Amino acid sequence: MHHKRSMFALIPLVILVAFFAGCASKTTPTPVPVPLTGGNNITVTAAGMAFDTNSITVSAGAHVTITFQNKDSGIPHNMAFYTSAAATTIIYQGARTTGVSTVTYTFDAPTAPGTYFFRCDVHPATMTGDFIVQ
Ligand SMILES: [Cu+2]
Repeated sequence: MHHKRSMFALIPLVILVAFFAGCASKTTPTPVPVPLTGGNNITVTAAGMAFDTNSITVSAGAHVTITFQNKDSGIPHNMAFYTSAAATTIIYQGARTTGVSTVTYTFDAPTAPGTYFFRCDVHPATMTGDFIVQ
């Protein structure tokens, strides 16, 4: 029993040594720019009657997952995506959710790159942004 336990205790040390040995033998990789929006998996927060971002960028045709956090207690918000600020043609319309709550929206981004539009349908005058597909 004692022998077995000490072997398990060695495992993290072995992993650490292997990790540092691997680092030492590699050249420094070129840093990859990290999208501000977190790629195609995004978290957006609504708080104080405002989104925490006015620009969301995803890849053309990507399967987009948005974790939408509504921190405004008792107030409904949503995220809805349109082809333009006229908000006549829907790309995806997320269900309204009353805070405090968190919902997940999933949809496919347009395949054509461009600058589209998103808003909260409940507060379309103030909660808006660019939906950039690239
Ligand atoms: Cu709203």
